[in-house]
Amino acid sequence: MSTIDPRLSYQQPTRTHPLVVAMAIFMSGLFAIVLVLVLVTRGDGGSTPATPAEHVHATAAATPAEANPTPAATVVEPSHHTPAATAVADTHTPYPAELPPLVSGVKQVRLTLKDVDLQIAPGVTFHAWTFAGGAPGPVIHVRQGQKVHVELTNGGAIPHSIDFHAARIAPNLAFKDVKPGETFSFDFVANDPGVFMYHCGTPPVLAHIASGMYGAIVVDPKGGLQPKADRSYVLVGSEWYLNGDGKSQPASLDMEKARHMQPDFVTWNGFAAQYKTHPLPAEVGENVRFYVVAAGPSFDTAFHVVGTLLDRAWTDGDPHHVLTGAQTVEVPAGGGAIFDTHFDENGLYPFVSHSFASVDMGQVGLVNVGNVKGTMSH
Ligand SMILES: [Cu+2]
Repeated sequence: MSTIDPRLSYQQPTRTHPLVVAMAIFMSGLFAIVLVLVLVTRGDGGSTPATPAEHVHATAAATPAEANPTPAATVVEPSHHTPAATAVADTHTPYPAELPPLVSGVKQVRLTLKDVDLQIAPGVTFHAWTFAGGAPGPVIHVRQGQKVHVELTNGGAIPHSIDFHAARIAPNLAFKDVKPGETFSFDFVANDPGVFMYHCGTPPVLAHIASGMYGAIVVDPKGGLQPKADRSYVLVGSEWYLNGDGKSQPASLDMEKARHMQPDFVTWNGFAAQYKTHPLPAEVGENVRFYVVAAGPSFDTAFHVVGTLLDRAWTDGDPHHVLTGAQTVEVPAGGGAIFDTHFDENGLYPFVSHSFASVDMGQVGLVNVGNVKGTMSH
């Protein structure tokens, strides 16, 4: 009358033993497979030769040093991380991050606005509006008190303008719309030292900045910013909002994503993770200076260099107001800051926005101290 299946009864171990062993072997194998999958996905085993571009997004959130224990199953692998896309990343010419030299006399800034299809990530093209054929626009470097002559020629399809945060000038006169085919010029004197954003100010400004119309102007204080820097790099943070994947045809701005601050890419100088594949060089003990602008249109940049501290941080204009020994300094959208750091030993040092969603979307680069081999993810 018993309803217990005799095959499962404790009195018959010799009959059930092979099943238990088989189950144990199966479960052990399953566990091993899951373990391997987790390690590979986390990328901290060091044995997976993932390419740099692949590493950026796949492992950024799960790197041990900045532990964010994202379960392997929830890591989203962006679809553009194909081998072909990686090859594009390797051959892409990075935006020059080095601060250009000063020139004497009036600084001539002649910009011809153009609509162009830009590479913004490996294998991803965006139909951009640009100040001079690229995004960011050219870095402008002047000395405090120097006159800047701005000449805009609108080679695009719709009206544009240029707004300099370094200028004290009537915006209705200087920052006015320039129609397609027209040229407009104005002068200002850069009396306030610092690093400042410039951008198109034509409504909706969100659309114009998000389409590529932004850049940086560095104004050295009289006598130069002390102490002297051994190397100076300019980094402009910004987001891209795409209405498609940008692979078979160029994507354009997705205004809804822009309004909701849901970008596809966040970059340094317009291209996702370009200084990860092409690191910025430095040497041990040098005073390395970063001029950082958060162009947005909407994201702040929480500037941080992994493996060192910021020896000095100047936010915006006042060269006498300096923060020392900082770990992370917020650069607000539309703001700028200057950072000095140094490195105590050779190696690869990531520079990021420590708002790590931005890293996952491409706002990460490397300083290669001492010309070491290899790469690293973050
Ligand atoms: Cu514009």
